[in-house]
Formats: sequence, C-alpha cells, structure tokens
Amino acid sequence: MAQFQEVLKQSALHPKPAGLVLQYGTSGFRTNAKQLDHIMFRMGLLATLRSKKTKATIGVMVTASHNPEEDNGVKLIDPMGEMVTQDWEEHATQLANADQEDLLTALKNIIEKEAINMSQEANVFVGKDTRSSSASLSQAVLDGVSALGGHSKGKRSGYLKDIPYMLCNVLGPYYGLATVEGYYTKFCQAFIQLTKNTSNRTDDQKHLCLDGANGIGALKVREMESHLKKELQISLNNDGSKGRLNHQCGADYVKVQQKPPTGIKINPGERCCSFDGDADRIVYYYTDSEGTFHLLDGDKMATLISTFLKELLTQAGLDLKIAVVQTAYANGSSTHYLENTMKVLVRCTKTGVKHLHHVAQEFDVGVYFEANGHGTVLFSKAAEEKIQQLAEDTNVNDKRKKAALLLRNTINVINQTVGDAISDMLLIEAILAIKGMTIQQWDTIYTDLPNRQLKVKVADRRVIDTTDAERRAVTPAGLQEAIDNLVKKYRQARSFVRPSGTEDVVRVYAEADTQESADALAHEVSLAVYRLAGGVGDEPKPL
Ligand code: G16
Repeated sequence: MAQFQEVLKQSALHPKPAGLVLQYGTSGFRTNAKQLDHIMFRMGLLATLRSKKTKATIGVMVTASHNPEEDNGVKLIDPMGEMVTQDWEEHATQLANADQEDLLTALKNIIEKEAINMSQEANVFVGKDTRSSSASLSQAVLDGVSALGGHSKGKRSGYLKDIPYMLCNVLGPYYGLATVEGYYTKFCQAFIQLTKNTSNRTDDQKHLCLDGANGIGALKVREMESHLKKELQISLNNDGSKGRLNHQCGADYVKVQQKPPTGIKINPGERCCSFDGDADRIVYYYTDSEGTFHLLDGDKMATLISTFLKELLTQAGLDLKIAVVQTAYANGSSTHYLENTMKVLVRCTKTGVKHLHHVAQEFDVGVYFEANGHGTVLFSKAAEEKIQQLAEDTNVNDKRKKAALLLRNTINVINQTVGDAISDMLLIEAILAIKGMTIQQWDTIYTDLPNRQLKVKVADRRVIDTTDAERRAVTPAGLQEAIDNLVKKYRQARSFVRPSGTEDVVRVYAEADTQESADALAHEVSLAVYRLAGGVGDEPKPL
C-alpha cells in the first residue's frame, strides 16, 4: 500500500533511539524533549488511525504541562475532549516502543485488531504549548498524520499555530463552535449571565490577581479579557513576556511549595490564582495581614462547587445524585467535611484526571478535582434535561425556578471535558460573586490538615506497585509495613507513596496534625523509599 511506503519513508526522518522504552503514563508520554521526536511522529500515525476508527476528529496535544521547560510530552484526545481509552493507551505504548524495522508490523497489528477501514477519511487537530521544543515536535505529529493520509485541521497548510489545549476541549458537537473565538464567547457570556444579578460588587471584588505560569493560558486570557466586559478584572502576572515556563510559578509550584509565585506582589487579602503551563490546573491563594500564605487547592474548589450545586438542587427540588471524586492526595479534612458535614458521597480513584472523569460519569452530578487543581463537573444528560425543563416550566414557584435558572447558567460556564483552568476560574469567580463570599470566608469552610509532598529519585520507579487507589504499596517487600509503622508515630497521620506517571520520581505524600509532624513523616517515608526501593543520589535530608 502506498500509505505504508510513505510511513516507512517518513519514519526514517523520525528514527527511534535504540533501546529507548517509554510508557503512556498519567497524561501521555512525557520526558526530556530530545527523546520525543519519534514518539510524536508515531502518535500522529496513531491519532490518524483513531480518527478513522471513530469517524471523528481526534486531538493531539503537545505539552508537558507542569514539567520543566526542557521536558515535553504528548497526549491523545478523543472526540468529546476525553483522554483516549485504555486499549488505545496500550496501542500507543506498543507503537512507541517498536524498533524502527518493526514499526510497520506494529501499525498493521493495530489496524487488524481494531478492524480499521483504511479508506475512511481522518481528521486530526494538533495543539501545542509554549515550550521552545513544541514547534518541531508538533511538526513531527503532522508528518505522522500526513504519512497515513490524514488531514490536520487548521491554518497554514494544516498547522494549528498557537492553538492551546482548550481548543481540543471544544472538539465535537457538544460545544458547537470549535474555534478559540467560540470558546471565549461561550464561557464569557455564561459568566456574565451568572453574575448579572450581583450588581453591587465593587471593583475590588471583581479584581483577580492571576499567575499565568508563562504558559499558553496567559496568552489566551489576554485575548479573552475583552469578552468579560470588566465583570472580572484580571491583573495578569507571568504572562510569558520574560519569565520561564513554570519556573518558580504556576499551579504545581504554588501547591507543592505552599508559597506564592516568586516575584509577584500580593496585597493582604487579595484573591489570587495560578494556572499551570498548559492551563488545565488552577489553585487559589491569598496572604493574610500577618503575611501568612493560605492555599485553596482542588479540594477547596470541589467543596465550594459541590456545596453551591447541592444548595441549588435542594432549592430547585430536584432529586439528583451528586458525588465528589478525589484521589489519595485529597486532604483528610476535605474528605471528612464532605462526608460528615455536607453528607455528600465521596469516591477515591487513582491519580490522573482520566480516572476521576470516568467515576464522575456514574452520577447525575459528578464533581471531580485532584488536590493539585485539575478537575471539573460533569452533568448526566438526564440531569441536564431535568434542569432545562424546570428552568422553562411556567408553573413552578419563583424560588425553584430561580435555582433552576442558576443551575442552567452554571452548566454553561463549565467545560465538561478533562479540566480547563479558565473555565474553572470563571466558575469559582461566579460562585464567590453569587454567594457574596470573600476568599477568606471560602477558606474557613474547613481547615486543611498540614501536609507535605516530596519526590524521591530511584533507579527504576516501576519497582513500586500500589493498590487501593494508590493508598497502599504492594511492592517492594517491606515498604508498606515501614510506612504503617511510621504513620503510627504521629497524630491524625496518613502517608502513601506512588511512582509518578509524568516525572521520573517516586512521589511521597504525608499529612498530620502539625506541619512539623507532616514534614517529619514525609522525610521518614522518603528515607524508607530510598532504602527499600533503590534510591539514587544523596539520601533525602530532613526539611
Ligand atoms: C497530569 C495529570 C494529572 C496528574 C498529574 C501528576 O497533570 O493530568 O491528573 O495529577 O499529571 O501526575 P503524576 O503524579 O503521575 O506525575 P498535568 O497538569 O501535568 O498534565
């Protein structure tokens, strides 16, 4: 077949380094950008096959999100903005690791297994973040797409320059206009609609200090600002004009370091938030009059959003099942508050929004957030229809109708794909405005248990296997017993370890009744990992 000849010819220009083995991880392939050219080409091939199979447009996003600038990565996105299915993740790993001479065989295996009609047309959307390596790597994706005769959507001979992740999120019929302009219009109009009866807000209340992590989100917020008609007044920091991507800024830095981005002047009490490099995560924070930093992470967002939605559902008299989905990183206080005070069903999954997303789909209203600020809200079709019917019903009383209208507008401000910092920001801003709530009042809903996250370098992080939504380590032998014994030394303590799916490290999480205890526990568990799981480099030092 001529297509296969073209694949052979083109793949020679994107050769695989001998012996390199990479896994499709938490969020696709991620490693140093220098090792990714062949992966990008092959993901262009795979996306074309996926498009032929689904008869729909597939997204390929070139990004390493929160990782440092020198890394890059790629993930495939299904037509409705979801991550590709587990089977296709396996195809991706097989195709990525096939030796150069076996590439065609690996490709044909997938075609056969999935019974793909090769004469079916294929369309692929390619997006990229602002990393310097993203231009050539996304070109490699496009080479893969064209080698198999697929079409890549966009301008300039099929190249989508500057199109961010959010565009992949507006793929498919759900949102209508799959353009950046369509995105701004939809979400900003919904925000304005939601906040229109909160006319007493002062300029101070409409003001938000945003750290764009020097990433794509900063560029897009700049473009979007005029659509907000001053109902949200954003002062944008780390807009990419000088600083480095994610360097001492961004959602991951703020969450893990538990401090504000370097170099931003924050006034006491000022409401601030940070995006990550590809704008799919967001965390909020402020400093108080004594200069103490307060973080409002994904758990706090999930709590605010689910409280708001639950109240509206009750006022609307709608009997819809609402649940919150978290991971092991969720602060123990948040889970306790949700289950015991709010009486909301809470489920725990493995790390990775793709896992949370699938569990959230089981409910009428599924609020899911990772503590790192990655998440959204899903409404079942039936729930949306009930809300819509009530909002249009002329026979219901004012209170029920008002709640239904608010619910309907809330749905419109939410991007129900796998997490979008801009839409999450508009949702949180709208809820705070409607409730007339300051960030400090939001923060007092519950008090986080002090916690610490650390990273440990080991020779091969795959020696750690986990179970129970990553809360317990099955291997190496003795590690879980060591963690259990360490946890017993502290009050209100909990700790777990897991191999990262985006960085070459083992992650350690600990929480306890005081920051000193959380820090000490995290350090002791890190030592256990270092000793029992093949640590490399210097032994972890106390904090
Ligand atoms: C990605 C995933 C998140 C996950 C994070 C860290 O985020 O989308 O769901 O929490 O990686 O994963 P890990 O602990 O396995 O390294 P992002 O923002 O980097 O795409």
